[in-house]
Amino acid sequence: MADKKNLLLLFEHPTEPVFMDKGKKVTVFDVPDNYLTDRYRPISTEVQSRVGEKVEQRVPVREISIPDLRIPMSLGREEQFSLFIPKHRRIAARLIDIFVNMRSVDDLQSVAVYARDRVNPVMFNYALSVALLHRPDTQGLDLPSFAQTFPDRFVDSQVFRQLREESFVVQPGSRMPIIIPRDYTASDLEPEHRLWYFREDLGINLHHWHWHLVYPFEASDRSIVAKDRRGELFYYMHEQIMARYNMERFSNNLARVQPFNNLRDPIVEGYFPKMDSLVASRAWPPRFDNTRINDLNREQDQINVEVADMERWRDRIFEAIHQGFVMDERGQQVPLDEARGIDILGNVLESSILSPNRTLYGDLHNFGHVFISYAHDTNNKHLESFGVIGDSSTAMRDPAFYRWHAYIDRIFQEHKTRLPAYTDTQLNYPGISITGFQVATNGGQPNVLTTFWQQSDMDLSRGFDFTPRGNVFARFTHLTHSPFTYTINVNNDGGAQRFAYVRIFIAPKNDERGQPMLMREQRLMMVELDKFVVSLNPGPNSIRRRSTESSVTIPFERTFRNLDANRPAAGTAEELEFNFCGCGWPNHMLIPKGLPEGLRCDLFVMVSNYENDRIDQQLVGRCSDAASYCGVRDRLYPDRQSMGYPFDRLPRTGADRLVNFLTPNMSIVDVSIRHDNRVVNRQG
Ligand code: CUO
Repeated sequence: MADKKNLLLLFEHPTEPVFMDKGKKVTVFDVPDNYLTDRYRPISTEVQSRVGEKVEQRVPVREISIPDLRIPMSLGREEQFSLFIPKHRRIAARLIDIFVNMRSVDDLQSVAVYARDRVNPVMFNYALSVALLHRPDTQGLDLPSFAQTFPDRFVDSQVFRQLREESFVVQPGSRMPIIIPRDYTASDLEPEHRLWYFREDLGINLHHWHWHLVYPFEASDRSIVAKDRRGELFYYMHEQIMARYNMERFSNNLARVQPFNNLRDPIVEGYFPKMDSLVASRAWPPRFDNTRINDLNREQDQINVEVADMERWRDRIFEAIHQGFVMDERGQQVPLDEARGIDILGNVLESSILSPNRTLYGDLHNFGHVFISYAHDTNNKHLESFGVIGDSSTAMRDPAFYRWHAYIDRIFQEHKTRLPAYTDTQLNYPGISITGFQVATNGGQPNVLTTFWQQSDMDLSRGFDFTPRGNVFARFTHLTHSPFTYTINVNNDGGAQRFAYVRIFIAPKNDERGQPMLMREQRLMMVELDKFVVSLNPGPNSIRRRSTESSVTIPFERTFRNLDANRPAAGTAEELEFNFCGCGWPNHMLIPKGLPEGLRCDLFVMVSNYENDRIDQQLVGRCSDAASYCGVRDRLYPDRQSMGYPFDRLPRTGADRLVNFLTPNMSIVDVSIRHDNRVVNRQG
């Protein structure tokens, strides 16, 4: 029987023929002659024996009758693949179907080996990843980091020549890491460039790719899409990206992002990605300053959509929000109520196949990505592919991503602001009060957090095709912070043990003019830092919690899936946890950069009544440590409250400032985030 682990080898060296050696332990697939492509079939014996000299492991591949691959093969090997393009996602959905429906791991291996050299390599990676995440018999596999398989989507194209040279000339043990320059996509003349370290962060882009991998918006098997509260999570995860980005802007003396609310306006912010796609062998197209989006007519992609279509979809969605219901395909009203409204709206707006009516409400968010990504070549006159905002692994690099998502979030907020405010009773936890709250780094001043730069190395060898084997490292610079610990003192007057959810958020105190923010503004910048369950004994309790335990982040090692280092021991519960969990905000970006003189923030904590929040389910062995942004696989979202609670709605009357919003089970403290402009090497 096939070992499911070998399936992971199919991700390596994505454009090399499948029979070439793979893996740290040199492995080859014994590919049936009939499975080879025409180019290699006549010379298969010779090529396979040449590769075979240093082989340590051979994987037999059984010849089976292969399902019809004509649809998956209809996307060219060298085309750019994007999930935002309906034609591409239909093609990918077909391949996912094939992979998911193979009867056994053996058969899956056969069809995957056959398909690998025939379908688009990025689509192959995507479809096989989705299948491995969703098939019951392929659980517990470590998908290699997407950045290691397709490094060309994450780093400056100039480093690749150096990486090739290093791996060609120097023996594996003596190779030096190649430095990825920091700050390479623009000059100081472009104010938006101050945010390079956020937009171009590897971990942030990997998180976004992984999130969309875990929550695909289309598949023929509806159960792959229909996850608990997935529409709401689409809203919340992206709302949090916007809150974080705006706070990051304040750390760079920039105002909040302007939503792209008039589709006829030029997009002021240009972006030149300076990346080449290795699969397409083409540069990712740039977008010049002040480019406008225009009607799209790209026959090859089967896209014929007008800006006016987008405007119609938008108007209908606003109408639905204002009427309080959407109309489904049978003409029935589906209420946008307190409980389910945001989830439905998320599916409508994204849109996913769960949208109650795609004819009426269209495909607004996805097509925003498509329109902006093709603004440089709307009718394919220049035969150019889409820009970086057209793919979920690269979209967050582009300043226009945030303008678009600011607008999407504005539409969600139109709904949220119409819901009744939380009352005192809904917020309070009778008998429970917070008596003290502070945060500190190890040995540091209380209520001061510090950020600095760090250099880390990542092995990119799996992503290189046609080069000598062995590790080859790229060294990149990223923001990070000194780890910190919260201390929360809670008094329980109830006389019995009680349970609570501790919710921690941070937001800037002042707006871009230095004026204290009103609650209705500040709530939109509230960044969730952590959420966890505690038990409270009668009397005083002191709770300590470390920043590394955050419910929104995953550790550095898991973000980069450095599979060879810091891996939990095989067969342990920790290893099981490690597996699924590529989704999660990177811990090194937990807090914004801050300012040299300190960015003044409100740190907020709420201890809510767990009886109102709890979801009874078994989470042992589940990857749940970034649950706030990623949910928990095959489980319900582990909090009954609306995502973003208690800041997802307008505050009650009288609570115009955060300080007036507080009930006894909440507290705030002034915190300053200081940036220290030094670079530290992670390896010490
Ligand atoms: Cu994640 Cu627009 O949804 O990129």
